[in-house]
Amino acid sequence: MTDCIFCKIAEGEIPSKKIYEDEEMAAFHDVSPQAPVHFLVIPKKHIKNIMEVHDDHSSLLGRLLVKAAELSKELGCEEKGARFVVNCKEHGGQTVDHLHIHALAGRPLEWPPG
Ligand code: DGP
Repeated sequence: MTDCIFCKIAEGEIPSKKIYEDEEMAAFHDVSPQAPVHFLVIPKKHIKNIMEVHDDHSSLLGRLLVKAAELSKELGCEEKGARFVVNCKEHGGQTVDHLHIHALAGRPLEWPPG
C-alpha cells in the first residue's frame, strides 16, 4: 500500500533498525521504545489489522509469532520473559494500520494495561 509507513519500511523506502527480514516478514526496533527491548514484527503483505485476517493467513501469523519469540530470545529475553502484543483499531490503541506484533521486554511490565 503506497501510503503505509510499515509497507515503506518493509520495502526499505523508509530507514529502520531492522533485526530480521525474509521474503514475507520484517522485524525492526520500535522508533518510540516503551521498554529496553521493543521491536515490531510485520508481514510484508499489507494486512490492516488482526481483524482482517482469515484462515489463509494462519501459517503466516504462526510464523510471525515464532519469529517474535525467536528474536526476543536472541535479544536476551529468554530468562525474564517478554510481552507480545497486537493492538487493533482505536480502542486497541493501534496507530499504524498495518498488522504488527509488538515484543516488549527488559523490565517488568504492568498488567492490566491502562
Ligand atoms: P501501534 O500503536 O500498535 O499501532 O504501534 C505502532 C508502533 O509503531 C508505535 O509503537 C511506534 C512505531 N512506529 C511508528 N512509526 C514508526 C517508524 O517510522 N519507524 C519505526 N521503527 N517505528 C514506528
